[in-house]
Amino acid sequence: MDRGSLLEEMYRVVYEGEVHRAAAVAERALEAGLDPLECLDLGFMKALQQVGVEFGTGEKFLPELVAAAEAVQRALQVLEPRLAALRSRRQALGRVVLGTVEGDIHEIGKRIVGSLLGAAGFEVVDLGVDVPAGTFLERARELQADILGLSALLTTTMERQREVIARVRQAGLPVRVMVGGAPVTASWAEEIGADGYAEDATAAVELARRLVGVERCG
Ligand code: B12
Repeated sequence: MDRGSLLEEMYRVVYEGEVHRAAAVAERALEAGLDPLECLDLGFMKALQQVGVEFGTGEKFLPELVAAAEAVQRALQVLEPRLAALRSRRQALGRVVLGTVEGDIHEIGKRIVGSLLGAAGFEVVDLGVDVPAGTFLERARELQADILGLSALLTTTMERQREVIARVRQAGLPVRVMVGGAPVTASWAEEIGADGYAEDATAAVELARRLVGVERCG
């Protein structure tokens, strides 16, 4: 199968919510020599994005959204080790504590950000989803995190990012806070006093490098 057909196949398994086939399609793509990031951006995520748009307009329904997200998660299980393999020979650049804020269970974007940060040489502690502000603070303190990463996908839960940042500042924790998630913007990040915002996982890696004082490489 050529690259174009494989990308179409990746799009299809997510768009159609063919959960049971997603891992096999990801494996086939890697065997054919496709780059794991390309698989995400041009295949699986492109479809998830489209399902999200159609869910927003009422053309698709929650069970279809759930199936599409599950298909992406299965594909990620195959792609992640390939991303992580890049990590082994690199020196740790810093420790990032990452999570999705309270009330929000969207995890795919955060997971990809975590994978790429790991591949870039950061030590990543992923707290999961629906993480209360207090947990972010406790874990950042006990792990002496360099960076705290807050993901929010709902306009209603973005407000939790503000709360975490306020509490981090109040506690005087020496940690840089970066925020992200589909509804988050640079101006929102500035308004809530974040140290940085990134619109996707690649930009998140550049941002994290800047926040720990490492110059851009390559
Ligand atoms: C998949 C999905 C779900 C799945 C999530 C499954 C999972 N395990 O994660 C399920 C089905 C569970 C779900 C549930 C809901 N969802 Co939903 N969901 C989506 C969808 C389609 C895709 C999200 C996603 O994974 N995108 C792919 C990733 C790669 O992109 P990303 O998350 O944006 O992450 C990238 C960047 O934002 C950035 N980034 C992300 N996090 C971070 C963190 C940091 C620190 C940094 C620097 C960068 C960064 O880098 C990432 C990688 O490039 C979006 C549509 C959309 N366009 O966002 C709707 C969407 C977010 N959902 C929506 C809604 C309404 C809901 C529900 C309320 C639906 C319902 N009626 O129950 C529930 C809420 C549940 C809850 N309490 O959280 C709305 C939100 C509307 C709004 N204004 O708030 C959206 C926009 C759909 C729509 N068009 O209406 N959802």
